[in-house]
Amino acid sequence: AQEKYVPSQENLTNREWFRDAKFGMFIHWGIYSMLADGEWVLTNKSLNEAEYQKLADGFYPSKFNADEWVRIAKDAGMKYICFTSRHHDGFSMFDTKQSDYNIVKATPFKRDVIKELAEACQKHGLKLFFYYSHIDWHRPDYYPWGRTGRNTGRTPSGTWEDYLKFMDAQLTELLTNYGPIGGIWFDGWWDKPDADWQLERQYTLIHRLQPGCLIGNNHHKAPFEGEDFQMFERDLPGQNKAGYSADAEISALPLESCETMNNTWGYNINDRNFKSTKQLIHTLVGAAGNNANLLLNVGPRPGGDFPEGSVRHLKEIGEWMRTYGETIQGTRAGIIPQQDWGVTTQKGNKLYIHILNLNKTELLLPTTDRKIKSIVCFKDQTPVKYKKTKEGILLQLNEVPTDIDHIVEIIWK
Ligand code: JFZ
Repeated sequence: AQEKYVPSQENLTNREWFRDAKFGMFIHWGIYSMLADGEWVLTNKSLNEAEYQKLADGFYPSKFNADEWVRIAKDAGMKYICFTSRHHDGFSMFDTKQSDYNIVKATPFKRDVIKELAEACQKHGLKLFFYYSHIDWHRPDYYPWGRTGRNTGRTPSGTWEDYLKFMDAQLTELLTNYGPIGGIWFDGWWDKPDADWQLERQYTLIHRLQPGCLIGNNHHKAPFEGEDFQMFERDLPGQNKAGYSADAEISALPLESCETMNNTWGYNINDRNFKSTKQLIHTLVGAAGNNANLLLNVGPRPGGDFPEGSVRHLKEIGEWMRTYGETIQGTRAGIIPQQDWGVTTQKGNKLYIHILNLNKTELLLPTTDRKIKSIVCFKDQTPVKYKKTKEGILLQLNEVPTDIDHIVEIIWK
């Protein structure tokens, strides 16, 4: 019988830390980055897997500097980093004893980038999360093959139990050798929804090794037993624009949306289709107003540095965060749900009205709940004119807002 998961006190504390954090960096980096065509290139281009492995021979990211990565994330206002410890291609980006197909054994670079990243995160006060793929397009015991990765010329051998043991052993390494880990970000369950994943066993192992470690799984369903946060890929909770999350009713767990700055997760040299800084900030603010974090992706180049476009956007977001971050971080969704003009967040006795999209000076806030102490423009703390009506609070702005996010601050009595 399935035992009910009872999160530890530390886990509950970390969940609140996570809710406060609001903004993290997703990093997709692996030997696929060398082909500069996204992290799915092996199967998207029907490459031969045995040939693909040879990429490792040439992987020498001389510009890799964990400190620099973490500094860029921190300057952008991000509080955590989620790094691809092993993606669907099955290549481990850390020093693992479970397979030689890893960055230390199989590349001339020989460095454990996760060790370096863990140390840099520790030093700069960011938490480190691991993306960990359930899918494996490399191992012969990931069999029967799932929906993906069938066209790479592999021959099956071994048993499904071998594969489960392999993952358990790797997760044990990841949760033993790199200090406290913020969370494990699983992905790929959806490749074989009917397989015997034994997630309970996997989750129990993780919580035994690090009770505070937050488990999330990108399965696009309502959370499974044992999970600590719920993620929404390329969508804000409740939206289903990307078409992945139809069955993902919003749970009471901490929520996280993830998004790319351009279109692809792994480095893609032809993808310069970057969203504007304004759009990215709107996504972050929209997430906060919907009680979710934003995990914003960077796909480092094969040499180990971030694409210039990503760096520029992160810098601009960071500048914005230095002024407005306090209306996002440490907040929860405001009492007024998402409106066509924007969202609200709240902290203590303050309600932040994030006006993202308004072409007039009047704005009715549909709330009559509480007594108002004052209403000011967040930026310069000047008073905002308002009237109380039967329907709510009618704001009278001096001008049509042109800021990326025009924030009005209401202080309740
Ligand atoms: C997954 C990965 O496949 C992708 O490479 C990236 O890491 C992203 C963050 O997560 O993306 C998915 C997951 C599920 C589906 C599509 C893409 N799906 O169910 O169609």
